[in-house]
Amino acid sequence: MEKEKAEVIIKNLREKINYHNRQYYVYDNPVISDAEYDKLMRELENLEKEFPELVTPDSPTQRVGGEPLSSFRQVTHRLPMMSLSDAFDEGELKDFHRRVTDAVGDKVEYVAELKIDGLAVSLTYENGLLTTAATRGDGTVGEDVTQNIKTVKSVPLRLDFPEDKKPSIIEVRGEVYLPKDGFKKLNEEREDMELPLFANPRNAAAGSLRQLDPKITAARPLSTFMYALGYVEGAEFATHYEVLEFYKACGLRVNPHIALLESFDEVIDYCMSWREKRESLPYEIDGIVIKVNSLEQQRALGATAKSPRWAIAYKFPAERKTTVIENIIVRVGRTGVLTPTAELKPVRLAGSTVSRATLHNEDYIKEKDIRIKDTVVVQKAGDIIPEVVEVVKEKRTGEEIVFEMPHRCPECGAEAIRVPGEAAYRCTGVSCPAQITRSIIHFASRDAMDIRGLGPAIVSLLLSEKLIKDAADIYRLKREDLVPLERMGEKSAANLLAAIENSKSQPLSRLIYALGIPFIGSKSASILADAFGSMENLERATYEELVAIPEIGDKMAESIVTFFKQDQTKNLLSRLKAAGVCMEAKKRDEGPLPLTGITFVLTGTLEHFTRVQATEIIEKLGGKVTGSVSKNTDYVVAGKDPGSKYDKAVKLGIKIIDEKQFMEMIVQHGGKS
Ligand code: 1X8
Repeated sequence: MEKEKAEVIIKNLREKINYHNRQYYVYDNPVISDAEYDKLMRELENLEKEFPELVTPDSPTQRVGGEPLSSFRQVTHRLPMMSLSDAFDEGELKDFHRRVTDAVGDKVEYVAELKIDGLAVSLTYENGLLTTAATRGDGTVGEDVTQNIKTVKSVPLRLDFPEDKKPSIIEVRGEVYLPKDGFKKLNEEREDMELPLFANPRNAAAGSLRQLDPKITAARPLSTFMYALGYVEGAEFATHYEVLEFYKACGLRVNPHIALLESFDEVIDYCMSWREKRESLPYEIDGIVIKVNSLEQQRALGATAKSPRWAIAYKFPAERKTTVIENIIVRVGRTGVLTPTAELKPVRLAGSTVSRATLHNEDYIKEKDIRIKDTVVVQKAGDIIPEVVEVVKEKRTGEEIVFEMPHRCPECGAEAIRVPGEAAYRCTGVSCPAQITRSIIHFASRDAMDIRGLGPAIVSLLLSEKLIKDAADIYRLKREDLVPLERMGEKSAANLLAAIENSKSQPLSRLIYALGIPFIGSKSASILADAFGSMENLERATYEELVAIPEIGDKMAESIVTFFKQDQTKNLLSRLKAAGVCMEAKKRDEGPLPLTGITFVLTGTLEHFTRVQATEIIEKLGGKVTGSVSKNTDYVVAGKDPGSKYDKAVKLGIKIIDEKQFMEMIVQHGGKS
């Protein structure tokens, strides 16, 4: 094909694709099928491959994102991105209105908008072309997430300016968010992969956008609503509402529930009506934003150091519902802790159906006087775990039953005792089935002995088939035991046996952690392994020797001593040893190791290692891992969804490396790849 002809077809294809993209992602109004859309995209891709000189930065093919970054570049906002002051009730809303009218007179129009629970971003368009996208950051400096934003389909790569208004530079601000169903799906996937769950859609959106690899962002169903104007050159606006109309005309996604209101009573009605209606939205909102419409009045009102005086956020009260406690049951955790749990008449709460709520412990129940059959108020704390907040005492009929913590374990019937100084009851049963199941699952888990394929379902099956009774029995499993099991075949049996065999040479620290000693997490297990060098030494350690280690407190020391005194522990350990499980710390070579003196901080989720594995590798090579970034940190290893440690490293100028660079570093030094 001739280049001139290709140019015409390419232009035509891009217009078509942009039109359909906008119909689908901006107006929620698809016109053609996915297959037809894909066909147009493929045609364009092929032509661009043939004529690479015709590729432009705003071509729809340019959304895929390039190579992963090693860190985000910082962007200083041309105008600061301010936060809003809050109003928590009608009175505080009226105070806001009074302050406004005192300053600019009674003739005030307001625009009321939904406050989207997402992540604020700023998009800079120069001569219509998207050039930079930045997160809010601390309001002054944000992170350059241009590559990632380009993968969000509702963000136009080029603005479609109306004839009469073509700003040379415009900074469009708004929210990137994850719809409720996308959030739910993402968390379900993470649960399957045993990754930590996102507490709310906001965190999930932030985690999805702040990805060094734009391909990960591209795979998340992020969307946008644009709602504010930042820096602008070459265009003038009189009102905020006009800005929003302009945004719509340009092809930006603007929330449909925006209202231009002439009286403050209408503003209050708008706020109150959304308290109920928010449930029906396909995305989370956490309040209402109210803005003075006239930009001239906005300028006259100005801002405080933190927030504009012409806007306020009305925050919804944390969602609460009343329901009835049908029963109180007691659940037994891995370490034998008995947790009282209310079984509720199911209620819809903050987007999901809740039928259980934690009652924490005996003291909590006593303090709030919570009884079976009580009508109670429940709320989602931190938006994920429901809890019973209070009892509606007026609804009592006299039929309520006072709950007593059982003095026997509901799973095995052994005595449950309340440890002095603790709120929890613990089962003392050495062969409590609930504890055994959970303790074997823990033993095999990723940060413990890391036996792939030995998850909760298989453990329960092996127990019920009486093939194992405790963790040591795992090492006696044979091919003939496994193959006949449901959903197990030759291949998975062989894989499982290989994983079991490999686990025998796990480091001592993992074995200590895998034992599930109350209060001993993977970090303290590692400290114990270093301090004692072998299981035998640890078994013999006295309380005094243990508390002499700075990181080991007296609760931990007591727990360790008690644990190793039990016959059941002694029996388990001797059988693990007989099976060939490594009970010694690996001897260190003489002379400095390659990473001696180098301090690392880990943040975010790594793809190829758990945090414990990465720590082990670093320590094996002589390096140190600490929990927080300081000027003594040499490297921050940033995985997916890095947290505040990342920001701190940027601020302190600490070298940030990604997982790939980390792997190169350790491979070079002979560590695990
Ligand atoms: C934050 C938000 C604003 C709006 C919606 N959602 C938010 N999270 C809006 O104006 N419609 S404004 C805002 C801010 O200024 N910090």
